[in-house]
Amino acid sequence: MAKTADRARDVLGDREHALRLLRLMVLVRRFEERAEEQYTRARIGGYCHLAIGEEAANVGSIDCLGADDYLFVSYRDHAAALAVGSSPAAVMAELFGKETGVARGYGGSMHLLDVDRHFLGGWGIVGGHLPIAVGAALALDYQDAPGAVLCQFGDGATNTGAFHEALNLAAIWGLPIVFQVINNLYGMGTSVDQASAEPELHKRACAYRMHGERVDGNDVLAVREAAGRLLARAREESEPALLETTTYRYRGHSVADAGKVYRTADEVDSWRERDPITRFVAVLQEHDLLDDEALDEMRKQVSDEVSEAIREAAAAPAPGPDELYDNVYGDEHWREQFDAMDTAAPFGEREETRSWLR
Ligand SMILES: Cc1ncc(C[n+]2csc(CCOP(=O)(O)OP(=O)(O)O)c2C)c(N)n1
Ligand SMILES: [Mg+2]
Repeated sequence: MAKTADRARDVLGDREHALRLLRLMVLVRRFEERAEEQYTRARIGGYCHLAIGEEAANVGSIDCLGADDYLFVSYRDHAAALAVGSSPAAVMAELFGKETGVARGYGGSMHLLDVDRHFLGGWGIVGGHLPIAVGAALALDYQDAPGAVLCQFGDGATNTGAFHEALNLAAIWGLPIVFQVINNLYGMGTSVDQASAEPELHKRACAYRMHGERVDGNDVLAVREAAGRLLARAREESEPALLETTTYRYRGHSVADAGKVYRTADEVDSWRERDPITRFVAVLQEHDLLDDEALDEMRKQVSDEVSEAIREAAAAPAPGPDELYDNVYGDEHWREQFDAMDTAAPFGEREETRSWLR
């Protein structure tokens, strides 16, 4: 317990670090609010899952990653990209499907990545990235390389077969990986209580004789302390762990869900009272690390940075049609296959696509 408090104080003893953490959470919040707005302006196509309310769970653990570590996350991935240091302009450009995006505009909102920063995605299949993250941990172990893997996923993912396979292999092989379940109480419209026979998700670790624990995912220092400790153990002792961080998404599952049918307004309000940013601001103020003026200035700077990101992303070019077949494996038959596809698109895209193919 004493050690826990010490580690939390580490950050509070380093003003620059503490403010960097806060700034990141404020950036994620602002970025997501503006992404939501840009979606309604039809600048973002496909899906878009926002992490408003979950900033501490995302940012607190990613803050513990070192240069040798690797990160895998689900499709609710904007915060992860920003937390590893991808530029907001490149992340926004990816959402817009632009050439300057982190994945050249091929991936969109759910498939962000930044290989240079060891951020290996952004994955759309629920639970699908867990075995891939285990593969990365196996590679580290096999090559006797330093570092560990952090794999974040939702509560819904803990009910997939891939979750059990991944934890089992990580445990029997003793791999350097921390599985972080971001328990936001819902998988789309289904609550954890309805979906999970053991709703205290960290307890599932015992089925693999793995260490499991739960922390308040809206307390960035608690998340950071637990993730830092478990990642250190993964690196030094090659011991995997399951960390459950409880949090809440204020918005619906995706921009297509208002999030009002399966939960009450009172429930949402009760979580707003535990808002991760408001709480961290209060801690910083208590420790005389931040005053109102500095907070306003930070908010303004972040807001301007995101506006600039939007401007840059909007002005960037989209990848050209000539790139349609880049990175497609196989022989020339795919041309015929694409040609034979009827996209059933209402605005004449089919004819347009055909003209590219000629
Ligand atoms: C294998 C699979 N099944 C179903 C879906 C559809 N789906 C997308 S998100 C989602 C809910 C997942 O919830 P959770 O893991 O709690 O993550 P959250 O969205 O809350 O972050 C579902 C069922 C999918 N993408 N992949
Ligand atoms: Mg969930």
